[in-house]
Amino acid sequence: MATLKGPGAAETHDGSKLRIGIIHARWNKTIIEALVNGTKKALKQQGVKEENIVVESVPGSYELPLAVQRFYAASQVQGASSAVAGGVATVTSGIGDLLGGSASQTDLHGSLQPGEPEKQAGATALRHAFDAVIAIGVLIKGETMHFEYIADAVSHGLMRVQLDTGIPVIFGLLTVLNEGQGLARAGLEGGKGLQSNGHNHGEDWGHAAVELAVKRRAWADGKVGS
Ligand code: DLZ
Repeated sequence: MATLKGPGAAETHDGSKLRIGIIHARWNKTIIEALVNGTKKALKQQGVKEENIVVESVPGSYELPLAVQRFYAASQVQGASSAVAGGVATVTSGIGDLLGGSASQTDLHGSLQPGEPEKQAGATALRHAFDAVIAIGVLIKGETMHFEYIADAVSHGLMRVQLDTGIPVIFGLLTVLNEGQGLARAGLEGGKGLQSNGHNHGEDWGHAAVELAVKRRAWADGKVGS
């Protein structure tokens, strides 16, 4: 029987000009690896090139909000220096935004986000600031309150980074009651959760990243509606 749950069929978007960051925690490695692979698979299905997917890791989920913020800032620095090195004067925002992120509510392109993707001469990989960052972690409830505190802090932290930077931060945080639920949601056999249907949630996150990144670019150009 078809389920009512979930985002429905993924929209199709052209991800070929996008540069996407993935930052994942290393706790619960088996589940994390499957989720990262599922995410990358979906990104590539939407046309994102392997060389434009940049993967970084941190110890645990609690580290994700700061890491996403700094990882994105690093991509801005890289994008700005690539543009300067290539002789392209696309840097229009204040240099002070480089390390602090943009607090502007009206800078639709985001701080130092070039309007068009920039490539270094001769290089195949894009070098502009990430169009989206996907944060991936797996929190498994234990005997103490650790789970609740980390889940709450990370959820709020990631939303804050998303709104502060103006770039999509995809919420790839599984908060599960046991290992079986985590395995099931990573599409791995052996899941004993309520929905052990082999669906890998990482694929949803990859699709969400491309959709939001493409729409954000369009909105930045004042394009609303079809
Ligand atoms: C400490 C901890 C615990 C108990 N459980 C998890 C978990 O299930 N998933 C996860 O990603 N991280 C866990 N951590 C580590 C914290 O996220 C964090 O890395 C440490 O508290 C250091 O800040």
